[in-house]
Amino acid sequence: MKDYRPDDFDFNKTLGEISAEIKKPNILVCGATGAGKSSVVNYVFGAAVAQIGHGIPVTRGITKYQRADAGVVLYDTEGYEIGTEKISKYKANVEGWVNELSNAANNPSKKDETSHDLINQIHEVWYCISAGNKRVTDMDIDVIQMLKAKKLPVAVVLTQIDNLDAEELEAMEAAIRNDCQVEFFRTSVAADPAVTAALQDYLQWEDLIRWAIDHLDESLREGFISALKGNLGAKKRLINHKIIPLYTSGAAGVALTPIPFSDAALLVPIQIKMSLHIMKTYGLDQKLGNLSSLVGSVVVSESGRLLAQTLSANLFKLIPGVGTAIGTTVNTVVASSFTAAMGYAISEICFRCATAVFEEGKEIVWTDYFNGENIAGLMAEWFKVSRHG
Ligand SMILES: Nc1nc2c(ncn2[C@@H]2O[C@H](COP(=O)(O)OP(=O)(O)O)[C@@H](O)[C@H]2O)c(=O)[nH]1
Ligand SMILES: [Mg+2]
Repeated sequence: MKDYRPDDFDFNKTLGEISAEIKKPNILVCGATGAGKSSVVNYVFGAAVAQIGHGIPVTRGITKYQRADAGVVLYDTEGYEIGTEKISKYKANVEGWVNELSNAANNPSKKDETSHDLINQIHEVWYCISAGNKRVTDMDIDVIQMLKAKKLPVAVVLTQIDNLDAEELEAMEAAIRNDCQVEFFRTSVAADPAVTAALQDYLQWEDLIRWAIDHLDESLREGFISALKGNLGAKKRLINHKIIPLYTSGAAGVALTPIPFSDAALLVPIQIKMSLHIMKTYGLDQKLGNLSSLVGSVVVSESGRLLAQTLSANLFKLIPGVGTAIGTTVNTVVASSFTAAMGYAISEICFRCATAVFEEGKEIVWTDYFNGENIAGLMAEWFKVSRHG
């Protein structure tokens, strides 16, 4: 195997490329001042996405939150205080902004550099109504109907349900059902863990997120899922079904012209990029600056050995196309299954790290997870499963 050194690879540039290729959904977050919009956004995406001070006012009362390394763009409406003159301006502001975006999207003359962001539509609306208010206002109903008339997917996020008892909650839900006629999801970000535990059966964060994913175009889902805080299961599914296959076909492409095993280093850049993409999806790239080079050097140093080991252990045997075919086919299948197995291994390892770091709050020794032995074991597991499946 030819020499391939981690220094040959620009990890930051590659992470930048991965980010740039992800299409970002635009989510409009509406609701009265104090409804809990910022709290919902912070809970779902983590405080980093919509950090105070990072927003850019795009029009009066609407602030855009966008970060190069985050897969969503949020438009946070300032809201209105009940009983102020702002109330009449709110609907006009929101409608004006939605129209401006869709006009720009439909008007090719505006598709220049500066309006590049405008060519995107609002893709869905999260309309926050605080359960604490104990009622749905006419303004809420008006704005929701206006947005629905524009064919936008709208969900009501019923926030702060810790402020209600069961009876009040039921009345509030009936009001939303009757007056808004959109799906709604109960949430709370109460700081007290005892309150959260008591609300467990009522909280619908997962349903909200499922709704949000389902109502996005397929091409926008990766950005959304990768921007989520936690949700490691959804991230793993995305990686297994969408991200790894991108790289296995890339690897197959490299091997279309049969490559001798001594040239298997040609696959290394693909596998490093895949590994970075997986890490980024789990949010691990944020956690440890040099994790990139850790993964890179493990992949680089282990790739040749793993391929040789995989071949000598006859792990490819019984995978259709390898045993009988010769020449090009063998190399294509070997390259793509080797890459798929490596993707699976890296994804599992990242999943375990992310669980330990983000969900269990542990300090971990990264090399306990990222090492050749773990990768080899998980790859063997992948071959075993794909042989039977
Ligand atoms: N008890 C309780 N308070 C909340 C909850 N969500 C937000 N709050 C509080 O309500 C206030 C307004 O929340 P914020 O997210 O800033 O609302 P925004 O104006 O719509 O962005 C803040 O003081 C929050 O701490 C919740 O689920 N439960
Ligand atoms: Mg706010």
